[in-house]
Amino acid sequence: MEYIEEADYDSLIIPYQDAMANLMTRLDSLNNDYRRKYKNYPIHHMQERIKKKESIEEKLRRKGFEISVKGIEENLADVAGIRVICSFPDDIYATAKMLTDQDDIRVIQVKDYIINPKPNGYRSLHLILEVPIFLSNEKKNMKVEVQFRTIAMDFWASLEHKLKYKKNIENAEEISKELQRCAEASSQLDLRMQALRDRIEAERE
Ligand code: 0O2
Repeated sequence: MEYIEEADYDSLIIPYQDAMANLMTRLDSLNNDYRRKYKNYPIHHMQERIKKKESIEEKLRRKGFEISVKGIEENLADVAGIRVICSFPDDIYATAKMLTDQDDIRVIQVKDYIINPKPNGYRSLHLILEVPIFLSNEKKNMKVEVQFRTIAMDFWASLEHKLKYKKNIENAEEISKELQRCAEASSQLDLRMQALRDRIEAERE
């Protein structure tokens, strides 16, 4: 079986870490500016991760790509990943727009699993962005996957992820149906809470 050398992985991830840190700073700064202007934070919190060597190898193998640094750079867009967790669905689109409107960021791919949820009920907005980083003698455009979710979508996805890895569950079909129903209920709750927020804001003005 083919593997990526530990040393190759260690040098590969450095520019991805830089690109991720760069985007985290931009998101922080947007969050603070939005708060100053509109009196609330669109971002509740953020998480970042670099995909582990074993997960990269597994994904390349599963998709039939070459297991090498070249294979990663040409085919994987989620080596660096940021999860942006917002309180309300509206905040997701407002934050994504502010970020993608920046003139040196290129949107490579948009997958809107909020408008089109996955059949299991999964909801999130996934963007693949390309951001420039400046090294001592070159500029590199790095891809980062940014997932936007509400707190409710994140709660659902975390539980679903845990359950997915449990083996030999009895009543698996019934459980996945119930998970779908929970995703639907959770999405309704997001919209009701957002409507409440809008009413409260309107009364404040
Ligand atoms: P990790 O640890 O988050 O990196 P793939 O599905 O990986 O073959 P693609 O196109 O990258 O191909 O998938 P997609 O649909 O854009 O989504 C990939 C990531 O979204 C996953 O990453 C999860 O983080 C999240 N995700 C997508 N679908 C689901 C789902 O049904 N349930 C949950 N809980 N999360 C989901 P990884 O690589 O799986 O893991």
